[in-house]
Amino acid sequence: MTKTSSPESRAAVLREQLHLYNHQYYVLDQPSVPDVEYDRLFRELQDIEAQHPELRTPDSPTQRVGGEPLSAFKTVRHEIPMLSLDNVFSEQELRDFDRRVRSRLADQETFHYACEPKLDGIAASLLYVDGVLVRGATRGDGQQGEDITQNVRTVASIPLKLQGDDWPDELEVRGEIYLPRAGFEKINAQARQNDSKLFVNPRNAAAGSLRQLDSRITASRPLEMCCYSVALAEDQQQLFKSHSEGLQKLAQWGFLVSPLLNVVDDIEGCLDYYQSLLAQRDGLAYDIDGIVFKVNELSVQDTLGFVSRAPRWAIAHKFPAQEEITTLKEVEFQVGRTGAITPVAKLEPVFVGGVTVSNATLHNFDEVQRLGVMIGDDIIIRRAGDVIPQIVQVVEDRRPADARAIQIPEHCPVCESPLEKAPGEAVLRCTGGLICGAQRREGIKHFASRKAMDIDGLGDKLVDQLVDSGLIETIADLYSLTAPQLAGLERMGQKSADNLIAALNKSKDTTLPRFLFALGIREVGEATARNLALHFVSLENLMAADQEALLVVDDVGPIVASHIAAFFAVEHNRDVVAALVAAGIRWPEIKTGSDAQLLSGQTWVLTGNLEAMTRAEAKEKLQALGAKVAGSVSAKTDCVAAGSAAGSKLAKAQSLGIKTLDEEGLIAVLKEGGQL
Ligand code: JCF
Repeated sequence: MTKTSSPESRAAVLREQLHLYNHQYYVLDQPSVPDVEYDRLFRELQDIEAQHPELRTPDSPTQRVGGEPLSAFKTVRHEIPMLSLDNVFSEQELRDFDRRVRSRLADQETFHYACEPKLDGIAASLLYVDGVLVRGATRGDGQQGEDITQNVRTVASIPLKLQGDDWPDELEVRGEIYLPRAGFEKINAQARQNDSKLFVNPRNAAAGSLRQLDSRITASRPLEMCCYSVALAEDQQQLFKSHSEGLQKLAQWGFLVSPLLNVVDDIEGCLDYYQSLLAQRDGLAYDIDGIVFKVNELSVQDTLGFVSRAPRWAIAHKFPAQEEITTLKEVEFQVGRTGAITPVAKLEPVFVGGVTVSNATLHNFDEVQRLGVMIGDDIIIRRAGDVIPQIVQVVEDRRPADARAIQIPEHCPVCESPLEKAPGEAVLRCTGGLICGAQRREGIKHFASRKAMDIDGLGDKLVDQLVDSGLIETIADLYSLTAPQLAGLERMGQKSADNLIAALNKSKDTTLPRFLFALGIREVGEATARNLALHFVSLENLMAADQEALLVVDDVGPIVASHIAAFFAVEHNRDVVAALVAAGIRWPEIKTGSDAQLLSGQTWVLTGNLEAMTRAEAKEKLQALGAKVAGSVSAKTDCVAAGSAAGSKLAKAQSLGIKTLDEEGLIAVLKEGGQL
């Protein structure tokens, strides 16, 4: 892409590209570049047109924002145009916005800013006549949208009939229809199973779902709508005097409004809100792409008015993009603890979702095929929430002539053993078992991890060092390490060496479930390890169990049973287990008889702060007594143990008449069960 051409030819190229990308995005629901790239090209064109107004054409994408309605839906004319928001990308630009607002108001005029997250979905309008939903429409180009009444009726958070009685006879409500991240993951997981096309992000999935002519498909998608404004022909201010009061009314009438709304005094409050939401962003259940700030008082909004298609009294402060474009430089193959081979994309580093990313997972070779990605391709990377960065799409029209196919390896990149693919599985695995250095190394990391043996200070980097220096080969070797050996390692002083030896010694006092989980047997997670321990009571009994005996255990099916039996059939594994026990690893006896399962079949909830132990420790002890420990209180809860500063869970238990215990009561139960 050359930027040295004349402004005229560059503008023509940009217009062509933007028309193409706009059509792909709005009409086909199939964008081929990430939003930031679109925005960059759009801004570049805007800049050229600002400097050379004679180059501005009536059909320029800068003169029309949004897409043409699809012909299959009826067209709806918005009596009151649906506005878009101007964007800012920096604190400076936000302060400029505030200055422009204040410069248009009299000095003595006071006002506030309403702050809310900007949901990344599809803008929609709902029309209610006499309190009944009669029409739903997309924003379209702001003047005309598509009639999606049948589809919006399927969205659970949209009221079909209004609550209360103080609503106007004719009410139009606007908001954002979106798909929470969990719903997006679910739909894509189904699409993967059916080998159909994946959605690139939750917003595209929401758009695709709303644009279904068959509303049964829409109904199967867990869409939500969050409302953010009332559009009325008559005098709004009869009903409420500010944006925030309007949202309160909407909530009373039965609409979902953002629980994160806040009203602040000035621009400093806006900036604080921005930072606070940015910090919460990854943990939210849905994608947000920035913050909307609005002058809260409707009378002040009226004074300010509009410029072309956007209000002067509102602005969107955009967050760093969650999708970016970059180049796939190479693909490496990582070997996991169970031998699973994961193709890992090595990228030209790019700032996305708030961090610089240079690696992304490609999951497995089915995914590589589905994406059709080649080395050298420009790709779209997405980083949102707590998930690992993903390649979501190839920008096919930018494939270089020398792009290379990704070769599926036949041998393990670490130990050279042949790879195999179990029937019906998507993953390719190294058959080397513990011959494979990578599997051993990952097994040691797992053994040391928090939910396994919890060896404080033994992180992934240190395990790599220990293995690379030849000090350990198996998990059992950990317990023969000496402080002088450790102190010789890079970035390891005497003090940290002593600390690690102490942590290793401390880890020897464990529980049988932790130990079984730590061994890293395939498909044996924490819950299965606990069930195995409670059922077999001793390690010897478990090691002696055949398939049939294993199948009796809760949650153990034929596949898990065969992995467990196969693990203990390998002599090397039995030797390692024996060496660990010889090194002094021990656990409290699991009592049989009446007190073994003191809390068997009960569901407990822990809440508040405990003094004598952490909640995780208390949970483990309750589970050892046979209780299920749940995260929330329901009618099925048997007992809530509440430490200090317990809040809504304790209150809910009390309101449901569920038994509650304070910390002292909890300790008494644990003592009775022999856990303390
Ligand atoms: O959440 C949003 N995407 C959002 C969009 C929120 C708002 O309060 C908006 C909007 C678009 C236009 N307000 C306007 C006026």
